[in-house]
Amino acid sequence: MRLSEATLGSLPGDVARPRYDRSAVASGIVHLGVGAFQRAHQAMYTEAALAAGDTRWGIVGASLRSPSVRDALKPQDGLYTLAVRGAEGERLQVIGALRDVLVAPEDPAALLQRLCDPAVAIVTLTVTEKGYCHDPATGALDESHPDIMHDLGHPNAPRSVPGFLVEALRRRRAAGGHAFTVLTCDNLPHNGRTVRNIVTRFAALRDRDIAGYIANEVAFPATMVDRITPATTDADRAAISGRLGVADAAPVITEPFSQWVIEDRFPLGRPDWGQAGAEFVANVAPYENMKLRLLNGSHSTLAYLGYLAGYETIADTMTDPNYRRLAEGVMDDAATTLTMPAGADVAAYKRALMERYANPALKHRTWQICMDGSQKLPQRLLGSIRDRLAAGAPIDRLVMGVAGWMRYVTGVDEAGQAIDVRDPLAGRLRSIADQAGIVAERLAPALFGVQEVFGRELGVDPRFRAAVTSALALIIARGAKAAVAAS
Ligand code: CS2
Repeated sequence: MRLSEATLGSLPGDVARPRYDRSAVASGIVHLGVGAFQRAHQAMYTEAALAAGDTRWGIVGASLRSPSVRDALKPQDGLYTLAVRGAEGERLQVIGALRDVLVAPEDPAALLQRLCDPAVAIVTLTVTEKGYCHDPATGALDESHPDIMHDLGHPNAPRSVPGFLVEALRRRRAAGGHAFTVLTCDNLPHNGRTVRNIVTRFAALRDRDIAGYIANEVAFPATMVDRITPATTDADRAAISGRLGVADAAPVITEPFSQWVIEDRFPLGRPDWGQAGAEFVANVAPYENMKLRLLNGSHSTLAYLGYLAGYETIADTMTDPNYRRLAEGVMDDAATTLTMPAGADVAAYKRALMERYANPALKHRTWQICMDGSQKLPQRLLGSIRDRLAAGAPIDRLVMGVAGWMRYVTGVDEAGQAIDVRDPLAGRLRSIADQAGIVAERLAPALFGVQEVFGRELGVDPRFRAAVTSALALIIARGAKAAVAAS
């Protein structure tokens, strides 16, 4: 028996479930990138708005690559379980906000058609950093990206996010309709503005007129999103299906903490996400910087150095007092670069982060966080490092994660075993490392030349080069664990 509309009534009484009439819900949102994070975060907020009675905001999800989420959710009428795991145990909620899932590569025309539905007022995005086809160091569209070149030649069968958005907006305008709002929920710096620049630049490569229309008519609100959501495992699926009494092929595991700070700019309206605690502010940037630099910066630091030391999960790294101390140090240093509004309690934020990382019920693999480092380092660590250098402040703790990344992308671990490095630049990073060898004085300078990561000026800054090279030398000579202990 499968989780579905038909079996909802048979679930145990302590499992929360949709109490509203799902058949009365319209599809006001199209979401691109229907992975675990969106289903733990934005869909949960939207579920609360639907439960409060506003039936405009059902979600049509789309996967831009794999059919797996659609294949799992189709037989379940889009229903899935959100399992919130904390110290106090596990809470289950079946979410009904997802009405349909499309697979873009199977039928790009069907997704374009959905995006052109006049009922669609908002397009939300969780496509990860690399999904924007941009240069991570500058934030500009990568005009030589294969998907971008493809989409310029085939506007009716796009592959990329800019390709889908621009063609859909062009068609809506031609039909005399309104522009939807584009809400990115990815961990990019100044995410609204960055995505606006990428999309308008892509539009300009197609035609000036549509670029002007998008620049003038489309809202790209900024957001800060936060909820730690590890990839679901087979063991999770089995355990949750066991508790439900019916099989759920697509549950999502997450932590009790959740935060969503949103710039309130939605010309065609929006769900009342405040029902589940979303906060609406005029300026998201300080919150976004705090999150990227404190949380994601320390997360990546723990992930690279933890993976190298053989720690499987973030909670495992937190059992090592030296790793805890380094994580706190990274947060302390990053915090000096922030300018927060009155009332924001950065010290409490740091304390909460340390607790969240230590949550033993969440098996968040260091390997998962290590993915796509070339896309993540600039906003997570390099921004803080630039600001500290400008202020003449020490950067030794902040460079530990950068040096850990350099050791990691060699593709060989401390025991000589292969590392499965997932990164759009993996091939290039690997060949740089193969040429340089695992020798700090050669490896670090070779990687400083990767401008997509370090930009033009940081990689040539002698203070940065010296600090990273000596951290890397220590990691290579003594191993990550001893290097963290000595840091
Ligand atoms: C993590 C984030 O995978 C990663 O790189 O650092 O996804 C992190 O769990 C989220 O940003 C938390 O909100």
